[in-house]
Amino acid sequence: MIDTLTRIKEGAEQNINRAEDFETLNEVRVKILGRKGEITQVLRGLKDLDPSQKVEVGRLANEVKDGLEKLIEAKTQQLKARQLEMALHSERLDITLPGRPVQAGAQHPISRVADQIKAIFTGMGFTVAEGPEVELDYYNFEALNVPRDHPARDMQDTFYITEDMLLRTHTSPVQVRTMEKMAPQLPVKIIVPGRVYRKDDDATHSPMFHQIEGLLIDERITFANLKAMLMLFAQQIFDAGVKVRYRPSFFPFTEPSAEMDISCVNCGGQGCRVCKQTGWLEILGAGMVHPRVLEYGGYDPEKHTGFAFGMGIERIAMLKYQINDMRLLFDNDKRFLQQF
Ligand code: 2NM
Repeated sequence: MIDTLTRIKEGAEQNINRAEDFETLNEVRVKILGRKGEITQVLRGLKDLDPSQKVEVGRLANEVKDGLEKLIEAKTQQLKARQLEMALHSERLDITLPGRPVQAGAQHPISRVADQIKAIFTGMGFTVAEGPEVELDYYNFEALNVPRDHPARDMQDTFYITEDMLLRTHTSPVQVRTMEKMAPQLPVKIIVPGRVYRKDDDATHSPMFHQIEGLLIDERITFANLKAMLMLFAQQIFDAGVKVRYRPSFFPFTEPSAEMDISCVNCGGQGCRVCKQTGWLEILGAGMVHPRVLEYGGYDPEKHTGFAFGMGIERIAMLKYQINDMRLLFDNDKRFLQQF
C-alpha cells in the first residue's frame, strides 16, 4: 500500500509539473483526486486493512493528497500568471504609431462678422435681443406699418405657414416685441441679429439670410444721432478712413428713411467693378422710426423719437472678405471656410 502511494505521488508530481494548460492540469487532478481517482480509491480501501496498517496508510494517503492539492494550486497560479503575461504582451500599445490629426473647425465668416457687428454696437451701449423665426403676420407686417395691400406682403416674396403666420422677412418684429415689453421704459437700445427668409434665390440673394437691425428710442433722438452712430459703425467694421454718405429712401416703418453708402473698400472711391464705377457701396438702410410704429410698440410719438437701421450680414461679410458669390457662404466647403 505504501509503495502504491509513493508511486501515485511521484507519477502525479511529474504530470502536474509537465502540464502546460488548464485542461491538462484538470485531467491530472481528476485522475488522482476525482471520485474514482487513484488517491480516492486508496482512501476507500482503508476499511479493508487491519487496524495497525490503517493508521499509518491513512496518514500517508492524506499527506500525499494534501501535497498534491497544494502542488495543483501552485501550478494553477503559475498558468494564470503566464496567461496574463501573454495577454499583456499581445495587447501592448505601439506608441510609435503616428497620431490621428484633430479636425479643427473654423468659425463661419457670417458668425465672425455678426460677432464683430454686435461688439461694435454693444460698445455703444446697445443690448442684443432675439426672437422667433416663425412669426405672426401682425409683428412682421401690421405693427411695422405695412398695410394689408402693400406690395411687400405679396405671397410671391414670403413663406407663409398659415394665413397669419410666416417665416419672418426681417428681424424688425423682434424690435416691436421688445418695445411692447419695455414700454414705457427708456431708452430702448437694442440690436437684433438673426435669420430671415424671402422668396429670392440667385448669385446675390439666398432664400435664407442673416440680418442685424438696430433700434434706439429715447427723448430727443434725432437724425444727427443716427448719422453719428452709423458713421462710427462703418469706420469700425471697415476702416477708420472710410467715408459715408446718405441717400433718401423709403421704408414703411421709418420716416424719413435713408440708405447709407461707404466709399468703395476695393478701390477707395476711384471706381471699379465692385462699386460698378460709382466709388460707393450701399451697406444699410435706416431712418427715424415711424410714429405709427412707436404707437404700436407702446410709446408716445409726441414725447419720444427713435432711429432704426438694418443690414444684411452676408453683404458685409462679402465686402469685408472679397467674396464674389453669396452661395459660397452656404456651401459648407471646408476649403472655403478655412480661409477666414
Ligand atoms: C431697415 C431699414 C430701416 C427697422 C425699423 C425697425 C423698427 F422695428 F424699429 F421699426 N426695425 N428695423 C429698419 C429701418 C430696418 O432695414 C433695411
